[in-house]
Amino acid sequence: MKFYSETSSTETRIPMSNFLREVSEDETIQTVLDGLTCDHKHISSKYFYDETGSKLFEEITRLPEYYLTRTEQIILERSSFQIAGKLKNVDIIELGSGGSSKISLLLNSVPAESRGSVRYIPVDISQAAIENSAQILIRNFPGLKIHGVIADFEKQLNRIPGDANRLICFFGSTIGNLSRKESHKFMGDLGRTLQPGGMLLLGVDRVKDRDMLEKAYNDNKKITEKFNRNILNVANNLAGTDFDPDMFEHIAFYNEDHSRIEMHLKAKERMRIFCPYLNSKIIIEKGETIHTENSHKFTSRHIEELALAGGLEIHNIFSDRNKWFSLIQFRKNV
Ligand code: SAH
Ligand code: AVI
Repeated sequence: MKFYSETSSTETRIPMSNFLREVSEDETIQTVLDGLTCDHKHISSKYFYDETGSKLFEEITRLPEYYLTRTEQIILERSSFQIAGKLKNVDIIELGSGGSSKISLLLNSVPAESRGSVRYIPVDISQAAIENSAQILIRNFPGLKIHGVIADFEKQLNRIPGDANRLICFFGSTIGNLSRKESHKFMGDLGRTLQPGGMLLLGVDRVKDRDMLEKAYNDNKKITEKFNRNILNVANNLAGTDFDPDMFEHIAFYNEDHSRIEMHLKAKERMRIFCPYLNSKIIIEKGETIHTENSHKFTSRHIEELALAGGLEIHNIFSDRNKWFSLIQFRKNV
């Protein structure tokens, strides 16, 4: 389905496709409730990003403890010419584009004379994020073609437009929010969407010192806490439950066995949660947790496994001085 975003008088009309409408509301409700009624209660981290959640994430990216964004931006600034200095006739697809702040660093290096042959396709489940960021980009890069796509990248990769020469960008270590198994399947799907010579630029957070990792998810200003609790507001909106987010404690720790940060919400009291779609209330015991996010960290072996799973060659690895974060340029062989 294609539609044009609503615009104010100062805004440019940007083509948008909304494929999320094809994922039924019933399916979403069922997914949320399945997670809340099983033994190991969980809510998928993709539900963090309603309007409030997206704004809280933007705040997180500016926190001193959250080195990921800052570090990836430094790497992009240093490597963008090597990656984009000769780009032309290409669709740049950004998955989980959010505020699209990183793509500007890459677009800065696209030669001015080639800009008209480049199309930027941001893909995100947050419609507001895509619309707002597209307006900013169109002002900053006159002549750039943009086509916004509101879609679930895990389920709807095949709906993304553009079969031409593709550069797929997946920044922020968002791939770390998938399980290792899911990330390998996802790499396979991504690899199949690329033509020979096509590229994938993937940001991954590296395994490092526990203290530094845990601080990044337990910041002093407690923004990550708010972000974590807000997922219960999202669940209330999606599934009609009556969670009180303040009745939960934010927990984030590094699980060394799985090389991942885990985020949970721990009930301060026993509670009975109402849901209009269930015959009985959801019982949550005092101290019981709802698992809200995994954020996997990567070693060189993990990166090689991703390449193998995607049938892709590692073309370049760009890292910061401390090797806290890496930007991997994968290439589909001819
Ligand atoms: N790429 C940005 C934003 C990362 S936050 C950065 O590096 O800073 C993760 C983004 O992915 C959010 O904008 C969220 O809405 C989006 N997202 C998460 N799961 C998604 C899914 N399954 N399909 C599409 N977008 C998703
Ligand atoms: C989007 N994603 C990679 C972030 C992360 O670090 O896993 C989301 C986040 N969770 C807590 N803080 C930030």
